[in-house]
Amino acid sequence: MRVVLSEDHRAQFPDGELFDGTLVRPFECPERWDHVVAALDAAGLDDRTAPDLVDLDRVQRVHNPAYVEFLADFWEEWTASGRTGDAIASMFPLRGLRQDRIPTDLKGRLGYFALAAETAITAGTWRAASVSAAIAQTTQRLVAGGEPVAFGLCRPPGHHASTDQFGGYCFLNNAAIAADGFLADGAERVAVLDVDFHHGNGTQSIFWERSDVLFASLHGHPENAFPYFLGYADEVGTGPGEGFTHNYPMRPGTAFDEWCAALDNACGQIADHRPDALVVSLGVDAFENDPISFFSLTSDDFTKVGRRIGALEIPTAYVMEGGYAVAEIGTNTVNVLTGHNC
Ligand code: OKP
Ligand code: ZN
Repeated sequence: MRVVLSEDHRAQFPDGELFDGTLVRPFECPERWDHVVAALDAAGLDDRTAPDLVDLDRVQRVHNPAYVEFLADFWEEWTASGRTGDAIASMFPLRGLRQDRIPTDLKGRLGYFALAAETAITAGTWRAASVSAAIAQTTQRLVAGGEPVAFGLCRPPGHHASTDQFGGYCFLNNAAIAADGFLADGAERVAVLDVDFHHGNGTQSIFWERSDVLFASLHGHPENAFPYFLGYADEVGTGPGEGFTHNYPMRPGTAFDEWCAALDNACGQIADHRPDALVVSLGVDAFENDPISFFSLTSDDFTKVGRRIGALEIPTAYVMEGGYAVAEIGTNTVNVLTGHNC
């Protein structure tokens, strides 16, 4: 299996994550990547490829150009204004406020494009986020070119990023960029399967009105889990997209039997869609010991997840999303990938 990766991910590592009233060491940390690489090594998955340069025209088919420009330029403006610390949003265009005006003030602009306050913009954010998107693009291109399956070790993750919002550790929506890339390369239908513990609100919103990209997500119930304000079962898409979004919210303590039944349903819907390609948002934070999640999948369960996805026999691009049990993220991720081929 081809694996696409880059050391440039290290550029994104904020000094702190706003958590329970203090700044803690970010859960989304560079060692996550090291543990995945170590597990890939141990499993003999050593067919490594560096990403091509990011294709910004394609990124802008998914993301608002003003948002991309914001991400690319913000840090320079932030430091030019005399600030030295990471940029954390604290005011957002919420209920009752105008959403049709972008402030010129830097904190106003930051809040306009932010979804949540736990995710800081740092000196290396654009570097890491754009390379992460490039990894998704290269992974997609390998699969479009005939590889039956490939893995993009994206970091930072992407599935919470919408067309013009960052948050939940995400800046550019790697999975959506890959899915759209398949369409740009001639696919008629694509599916995105999101098995990360958290709902892929960004991916859902990007494809909400479209019938060519089916989106299915298994996640912690929004009444109980981040991102809280999307991911209910009654969200099915709208207009031409109606019936092409499928949500499986599940409650705290959900174990593999129930989770796997949802996966089976989602896989049936994906098969019925007859996609030319599949993108998997591969988070492994449904793991029993994940520090910020509440499902109880075991490491062995992840092998079965890969086997079920592989049984679809659809050309598949896996892109890394979450997983914060750092010591086990590698095993769990590689178990999915090796399960896919057996
Ligand atoms: C990103 B991905 C926990 C707060 C969690 C952000 C979670 C982002 C997860 N108390 N805040 O989907 O793995
Ligand atoms: Zn997650």
